[in-house]
Amino acid sequence: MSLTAKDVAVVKGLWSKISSKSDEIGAEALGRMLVVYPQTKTYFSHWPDLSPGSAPVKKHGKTIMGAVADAVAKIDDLPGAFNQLSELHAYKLRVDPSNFKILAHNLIVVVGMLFPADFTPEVHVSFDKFLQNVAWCLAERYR
Ligand code: HEG
Repeated sequence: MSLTAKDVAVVKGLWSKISSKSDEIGAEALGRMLVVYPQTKTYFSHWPDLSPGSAPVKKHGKTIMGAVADAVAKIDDLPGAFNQLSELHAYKLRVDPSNFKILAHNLIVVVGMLFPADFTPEVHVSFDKFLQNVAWCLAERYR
């Protein structure tokens, strides 16, 4: 489902409010994903500690959100923004693309928790569409 001009404006507006807490959002979402969807842990078995708040979870949460920030900046060309990351996840990391939706779900939960006043249903729907587009673009090179 492609993003409308309104979705783009809503996502950019949300991002301007939440980006200063981006590292925390990423770490919290990744930590939750690994607990609530333990099948996702297999990809990170080389880390010394996969528990919420651990150093690798914090570091990788920040890395993921760096890519999300890039996606917001390049929201008009998401396939281009994720071309290389898609290649990496498909051929090197071999991440099953169903996991992108799982992480997107956790990001939504965490943004809703940390920004309850800003996360209206209207914002929720546009942020969800944005993350589903990110997930779709990340899976593009699997085809
Ligand atoms: Mg992925 C590495 C972004 C979902 C598993 N992920 C990375 C990197 C980025 C990134 C920027 C670093 C790439 C590099 O080193 O060049 N990941 C990213 C995004 C999303 C996502 C934006 C979804 C929104 N990743 C994702 C999911 C899994 C996964 C759902 C598995 C369940 N990513 C994964 C692994 C690595 C990366 C195993 C390597 C991490 C490491 O070795 O420390």
